[in-house]
Amino acid sequence: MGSCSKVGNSSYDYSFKILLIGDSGVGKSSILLSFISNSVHDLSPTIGVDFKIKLLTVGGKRLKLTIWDTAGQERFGTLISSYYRGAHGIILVYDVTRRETFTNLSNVWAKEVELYSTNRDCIKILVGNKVDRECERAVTREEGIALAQEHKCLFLECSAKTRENVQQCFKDLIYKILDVPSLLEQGSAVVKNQNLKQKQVHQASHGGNCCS
Ligand SMILES: Nc1nc2c(ncn2[C@@H]2O[C@H](COP(=O)(O)OP(=O)(O)OP(=O)(O)O)[C@@H](O)[C@H]2O)c(=O)[nH]1
Ligand SMILES: [Mg+2]
Repeated sequence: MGSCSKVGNSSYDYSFKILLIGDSGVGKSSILLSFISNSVHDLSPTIGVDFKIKLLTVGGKRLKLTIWDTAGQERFGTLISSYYRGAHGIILVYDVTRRETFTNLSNVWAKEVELYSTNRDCIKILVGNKVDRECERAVTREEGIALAQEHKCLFLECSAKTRENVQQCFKDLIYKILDVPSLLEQGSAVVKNQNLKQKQVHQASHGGNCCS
């Protein structure tokens, strides 16, 4: 996986917005940290909204991922729609040792996705975290698969602690996003640049105060 920056110069081919959602304590921030920095340690509950950027190359395409992580504990009123707006991928996380985090995905989180997600083709992945605590498991793998089918999501079980399947979860999501033409178009740096150039031409031709 390569990396590069200089965002304004479009040194990436596609930019994707990815969200992590699910109840408090399921391990959203731990999954993100494990993916971004290869390190794992105990985290405090997230306050408000946080995001991390990851640049990587997949199949010769340079990708910029902006991964949003929010507190499962609090709802954030008017900010909620901007959190979901334009998301290309959504990771719905539950804790395999706490059944209510699984049922809340249908009762609360999937409904929120329906309401606020603006991309019809947005890719979703259902992720059962904390499989390292197998003896405390309260949700079977089969139940996970069934819920994923019901909500048309991809499915994986992982552990942010052992890092098992964490990379895979993002990989599966990204490959699926790269498969959908409408998402590609929205995430394309070329399209974004064209829009920007059009705007600049428009401003210049309308006597903006720019010279040369
Ligand atoms: N055993 C085990 N513990 C984990 C795993 N992932 C996270 N944890 C622990 O679970 C607790 C909650 O993890 P967080 O990543 O803060 O959970 P969160 O979903 O971000 O929680 P909020 O920010 O409150 O919404 C922490 O003590 C983590 O160390 C895992 O895969 N296995
Ligand atoms: Mg968190």
